[in-house]
Amino acid sequence: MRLSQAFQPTLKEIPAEAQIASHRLMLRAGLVRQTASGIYTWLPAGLRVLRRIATIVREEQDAVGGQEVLMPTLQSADLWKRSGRYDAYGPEMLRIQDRQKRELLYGPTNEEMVTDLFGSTVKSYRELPKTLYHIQWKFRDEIRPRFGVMRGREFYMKDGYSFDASYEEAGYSYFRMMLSYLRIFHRLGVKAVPMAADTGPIGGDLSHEFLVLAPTGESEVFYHHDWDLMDWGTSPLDPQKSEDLDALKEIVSKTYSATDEKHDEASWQNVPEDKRRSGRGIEVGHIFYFGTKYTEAMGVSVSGADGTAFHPHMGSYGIGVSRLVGAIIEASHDDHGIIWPDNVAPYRAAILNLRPGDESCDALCERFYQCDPEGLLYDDRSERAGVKFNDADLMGHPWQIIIGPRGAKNGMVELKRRATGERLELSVDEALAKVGLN
Ligand code: 5CA
Repeated sequence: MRLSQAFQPTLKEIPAEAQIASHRLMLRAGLVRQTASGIYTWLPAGLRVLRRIATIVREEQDAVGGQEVLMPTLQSADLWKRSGRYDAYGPEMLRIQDRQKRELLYGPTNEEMVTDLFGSTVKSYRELPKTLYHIQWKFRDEIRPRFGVMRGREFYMKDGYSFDASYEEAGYSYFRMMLSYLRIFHRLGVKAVPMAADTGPIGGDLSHEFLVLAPTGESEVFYHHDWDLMDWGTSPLDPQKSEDLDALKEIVSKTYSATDEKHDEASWQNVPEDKRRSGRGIEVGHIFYFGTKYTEAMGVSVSGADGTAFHPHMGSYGIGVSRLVGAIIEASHDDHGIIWPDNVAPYRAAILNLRPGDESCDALCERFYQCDPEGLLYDDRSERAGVKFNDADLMGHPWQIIIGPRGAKNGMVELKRRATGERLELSVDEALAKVGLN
C-alpha cells in the first residue's frame, strides 16, 4: 500500500477519553474510530491486524479438530428461554423486537444456539466427539465500556464448543483446547498464562482464564515463575496424544496460577518464595467445562452403545479476538508507539522514501515495494524525513527500510528493527533477505 493513497488517518492529538496506552495508540495510529460508546469502526490497518489474529486462531483450532461454522449475531429469545438464561442474563443482553413483535437478542455468546444445532443433527455416540467454533461479533451492554476495544460493547470473539460422551473424554477436549490456546498466544507474540478462574454466569466446575501480563490489566493475578519460562512454540506436547494431555494437566496442577477470585493463600505458601510472581493481567481467553448443564436443560441427548440415551458433556472456549489487538499493544509498545510482533503486524515492513522525486531513491523504493505491494507500506508522501520516522515508529512496523539519496546511489539501504532499535547498513540483496522479500 502506498501511504500517499492509504486511508490511514493518524491523529496528532491524544484524545482525552483514552486512558491507557493501547487505546491512545490505536486511535493515534489510525487502527479504529469510535462510532458510539463501546462500538468501533475498524480502519484498514486495524482490520488487517484483526484478520491476522483470526487467521492464527483458525489455523490452530482446525489443527486440534475444531470445525468452523458461522452462526448469526441475532438469536431468538425462545432458545434462551429453553436454557433458562433469558431472564438470568440481565441488562447486559441487548433485547430486540422484530416487526412481528417476536423477541430477538444480539448474541453475547452461543451455548444455546450451538447446543440446539448439535441436538438437531447428532443422534449417536458414534458421532462424538465434535468441536464446533465460530468467529463472530458479539454484543454485551457493558455498564462501563472502557479502554477502547478491550472492553467494548460490540466485540469480535472466537467461541468454540465441544461435545463428548463422558467426563473423562470432555477432560481431554478441555486440555487439548488449553494446548491449542497456548500455541495461539505464542504465535501471536504474547505471553498468556492460564489461571484457575471462576466460572461466572456460564456455569461449570473447571475453568481457566488466559491472561496477558500488563500493569494496566483489570485482574490481579498470582503465578509460579515457571509459567514465564515455558516455551509453547517448541513444546513437544502433542494435542492428539492422551498421555501428552495428561502431562499438561500435571503441569497445570503443579504450577500455581490463579486470578484473585480463585487465589488460595495455602497453596501460594507452597510456591517457593523466589518463584512467586504477582501482578496484573488482561483476560484474552476463557475456557470452561460445564458438563451436561445445557444439554440437560435443553433436552439434547444421543443414544449410547447400549441403546440408552445420554446427555453429552460440553465445554466452551472463548478468545477475545478484538480485545487481543489492544492487549498485544498494551504488552508491546514504547514511548514512540506500537511494536507489532511479526505475525500480527498490519504490514511486515515500511519503506521510507526520504527524498521522493529523487530518481535513484524512487527507483530503489519501487524495487522493494514491487516485491510485495500487498504486504508492505510504502511511505511515498512528500513529508519531511522526521515525520516519516515518527509515523513509522507510531504504527509499529517490525522493520523500517530507510532509503535516502546518498545510499540509493551506492545501492545501500538502512534497515531498522522496531523492537530493538537496531540499525543496519545493508546492500539491497542483504536487506531483501533480512526482511524475507527475496
Ligand atoms: N461462552 C464463553 C466462552 S465461548 C464466553 O463467552 N466466555 S467469556 O465471557 O469469558 O468471553 C470470552 C472472551 O471474550 C474473554 O476472555 C474476553 O477476552 C473476550 N471479551 C469478553 N467481554 C468482552 C468485551 N466486553 N470486550 C472485548 N472482549 C471481551
